[in-house]
Amino acid sequence: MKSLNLGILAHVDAGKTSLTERLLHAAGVIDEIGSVDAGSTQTDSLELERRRGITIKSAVVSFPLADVTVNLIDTPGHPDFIAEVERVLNVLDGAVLVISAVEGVQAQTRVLMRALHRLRIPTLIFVNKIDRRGAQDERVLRSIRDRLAPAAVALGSVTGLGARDARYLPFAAAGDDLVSVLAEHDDALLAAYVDGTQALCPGRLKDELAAQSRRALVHPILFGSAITGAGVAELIDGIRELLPGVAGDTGGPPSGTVFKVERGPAGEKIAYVRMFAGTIRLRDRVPFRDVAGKVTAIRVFDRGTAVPASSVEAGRIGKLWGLGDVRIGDELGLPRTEPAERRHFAPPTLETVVVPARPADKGALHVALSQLAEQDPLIDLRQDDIRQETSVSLYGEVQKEVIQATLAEEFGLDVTFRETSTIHVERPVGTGAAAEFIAKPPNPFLATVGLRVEPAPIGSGVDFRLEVELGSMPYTFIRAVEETVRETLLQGLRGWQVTDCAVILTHTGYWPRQSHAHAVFDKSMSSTAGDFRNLTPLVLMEALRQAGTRVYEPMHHFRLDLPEDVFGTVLPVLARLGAVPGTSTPQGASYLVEGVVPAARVHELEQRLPSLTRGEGVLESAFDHYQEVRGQAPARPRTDHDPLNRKEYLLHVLRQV
Ligand SMILES: Nc1nc2c(ncn2[C@@H]2O[C@H](COP(=O)(O)OP(=O)(O)OP(=O)(O)O)[C@@H](O)[C@H]2O)c(=O)[nH]1
Ligand SMILES: [Mg+2]
Repeated sequence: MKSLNLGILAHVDAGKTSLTERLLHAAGVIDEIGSVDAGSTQTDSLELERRRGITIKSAVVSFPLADVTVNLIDTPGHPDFIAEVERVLNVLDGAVLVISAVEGVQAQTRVLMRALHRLRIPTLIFVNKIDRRGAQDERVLRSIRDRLAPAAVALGSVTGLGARDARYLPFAAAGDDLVSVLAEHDDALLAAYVDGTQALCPGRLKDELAAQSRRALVHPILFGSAITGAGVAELIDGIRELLPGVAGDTGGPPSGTVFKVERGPAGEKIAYVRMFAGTIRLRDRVPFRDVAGKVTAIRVFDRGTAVPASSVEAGRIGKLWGLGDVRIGDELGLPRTEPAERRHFAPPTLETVVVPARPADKGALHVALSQLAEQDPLIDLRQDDIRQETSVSLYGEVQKEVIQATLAEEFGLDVTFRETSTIHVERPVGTGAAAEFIAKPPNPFLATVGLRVEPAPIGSGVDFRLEVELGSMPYTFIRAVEETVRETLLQGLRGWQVTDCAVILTHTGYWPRQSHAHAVFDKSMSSTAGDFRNLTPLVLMEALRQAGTRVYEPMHHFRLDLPEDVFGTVLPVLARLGAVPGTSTPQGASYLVEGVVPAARVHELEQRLPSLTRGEGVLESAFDHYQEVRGQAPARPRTDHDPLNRKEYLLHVLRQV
């Protein structure tokens, strides 16, 4: 049996969860269509989701479609929960990108489409809410082609737009649009099209459309309504005919990717795995990273929910119990030959300290936050031992409210937050090098480490390389150096994470373990990994000091739609918020202003906009790049003993041993 792991992606409130409900009903899996507004849908199952009417976590449901099992993953659309989408992208065979016919293409739609495009995920576009007042068709189509995907082509049109009885009408014959988009990748078709003499056979066009959709070369557009059901039957046909069902190789060694981790009622860990090859069976010992776990229970998705099973095979999604150490992103069994790209979206740009209402809850709070960080690694807990505080990184204020409500409801912990601050990054300015040699004072450790730090291309992260022979030293020592380098770079000269830099190991040296027949292991004469872990921060920070760093802040690109008459009053406000407007284009009675604004000021802009524009201004914004901070750059308080402050750092290390 084939499977199709299908993501439903869109900006917030576009109708993903409502559409999921419709698809399940049309497939005969549920008898009644649930509603987001009544809190009765299959995929918004968390108490908090039902109360707020928004999706917070990705959820899997399944339905049969001819000979294919469709595992549908409903994702959240709010930008604060983009991390949920990030993890799902690695396991998809296809996607439906939903766009509201009323709100049209949003900044978030562009962010999502860019990622789908980069990963070459076959994608159908569903323009939803054609029944709502204010729905548009031509305008949405134009903005899809101009701003989203040039190779997108409508397969039908709408009658009765903006009214309850709006309907989707598939085109009877292929239009010029479709033929010319398909001809881009098909020379024979192009020749026939240009020739104009030969009639194009409809069957041939249909096959070519399916082939090119499945290769993500063209994106078919359909219209409809998740509430009235218009266009849903045609969408189902599209999913079956235009997206690729996969029949994985169920024999051979198992290989799967964990994309979600949750805790069951008894606190047990449950891993959601998408299998790419082979089969995992009950009681199998499954290796991942450098550990392993024994599978104690399995559920697979079948006709709606997850049902108990004895195995999960290639192509399917399963829930696995028993893997205690498992983390999101782990590769179970054989790692995939094509490594899954790790990051598709920008990291969170905000952080805040979480403060328990009762000081005695500090320990319990840390445990609770660690569990939340298991389910959402981008929360990125930061434990400050010096100040005895825990901070989390965030995408925005809504995520903060959700963390607060979850801590209260699931863990009985009341918390408040300190003021939210922006996460900056540091990049090296030039090259710096440093080394410490074994048995050469003042180096107190039995290790030689030399490191050089250089700037690397933007977006490359931290690249660790060797300029010494791999065999010059036991591999465990080299690994200790690399791990410590990455850990140390979490806090640069100004306390921010250092990125886009290369660190090169230039010198190594150790004293071998004493192995003469009678000699016992003498710690004072033999190097250990601990010597390398202790020495590396000292050398690295010295090299970094010589290289120097600059501090950069996150910037958003924004699009602001304003009534013409308030243009003059809004511009000075933008300037005060540090925004740099690029282009302003008059569009009938409104102005479209595009530009960049510091991420730190987006929230304030959002809050001030309604009163500045009589509620008519529409702001879209999304992370764009990091920009150097001019003037005095902010420093982040360190959570460790500063390795640059040699004396204090050494005292700290010596106290630990
Ligand atoms: N009139 C109309 N309303 C719709 C349609 N689809 C969804 N809605 C309404 O739009 C709102 C948002 O719908 P959801 O299905 O929760 O949207 P979503 O994309 O899942 O939202 P998030 O998961 O929070 O991003 C709800 O009030 C729905 O009832 C539609 O086709 N027509
Ligand atoms: Mg939803």
